[in-house]
Amino acid sequence: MRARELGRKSVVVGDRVGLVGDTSGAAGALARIVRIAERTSVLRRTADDDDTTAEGRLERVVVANADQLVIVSALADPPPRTGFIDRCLVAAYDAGIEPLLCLTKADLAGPEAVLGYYTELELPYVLIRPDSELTALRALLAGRISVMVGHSGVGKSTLVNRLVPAAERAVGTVSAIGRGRHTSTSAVALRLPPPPDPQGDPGWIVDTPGVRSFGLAHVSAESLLHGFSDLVEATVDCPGNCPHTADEADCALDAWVADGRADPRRLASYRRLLASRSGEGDPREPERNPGDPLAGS
Ligand SMILES: Nc1nc2c(ncn2[C@@H]2O[C@H](COP(=O)(O)OP(=O)(O)OP(=O)(O)O)[C@@H](O)[C@H]2O)c(=O)[nH]1
Ligand SMILES: [Mg+2]
Repeated sequence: MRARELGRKSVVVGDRVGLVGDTSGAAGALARIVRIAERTSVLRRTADDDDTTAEGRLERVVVANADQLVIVSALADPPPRTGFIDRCLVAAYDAGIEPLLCLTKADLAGPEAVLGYYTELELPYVLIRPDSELTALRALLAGRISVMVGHSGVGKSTLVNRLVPAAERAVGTVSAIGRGRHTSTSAVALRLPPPPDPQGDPGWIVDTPGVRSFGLAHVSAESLLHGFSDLVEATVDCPGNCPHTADEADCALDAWVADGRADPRRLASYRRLLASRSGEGDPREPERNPGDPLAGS
């Protein structure tokens, strides 16, 4: 239990804490959390993008002390949404956490469209199918605290159960995003099994409930751009205080894309985020991008 003076929402998954009392872990043992260590990282999200609304100000800490953000996206059922992945990349940059793209359900569809969108980035990725070896993923997880985020039904808990057979995380059936029940209802950190080298630290994996959107109201406009490492270099040629919006005639991003130095869909995604932060439109509506079925968030 938590000491009352720490406050109601103070302890999150991933926190390192000081305990007093019976720390034996035996049945019925009672210990109290009296101190929370300084966090090395804090991954946050908001309910909405617009910090002028109550929803936008409702900030949630997803996890503390993580050093890797595993962005889990299914290749089908539910379909991948690069707008969502882009948001996660921004959140990872903002929190100082390394991203890893984890594409599940590779037995149902190929990864070409998603990977094609990210060719300019040096974004590490793994492909997961029900029968795939997990050796490459285990190597990327070893020695680190990794947190999985993704829409409901993409297979986070299925994967956690394969990585940590003792986990017994409930898995569900896929329902329409945003309308269905989320199978996992709370975040849980699990220690990974020991690697072949028993001296090595196996690391931790945090399974989280599926999210409908990854709001970024807490991220400054400048940090938003840093989530787009393929675009950031272009802005040295922008006029001072350039807002980088589509109606800014001198914004250097347009020429950068016109010269073929970045994918125009990435610039469109960045600008959708900018617009969404200022309260224009609902970024969760994939219908807003009829020309690009991948682009929803
Ligand atoms: N075909 C296929 N199905 C998969 C794969 N991974 C998971 N599934 C199925 O996808 C469904 C949802 O999986 P879950 O692991 O519950 O998804 P989740 O991401 O934990 O969902 P929430 O807890 O709601 O966020 C289950 O029916 C799984 O069997 C895969 O690689 N291929
Ligand atoms: Mg789950």
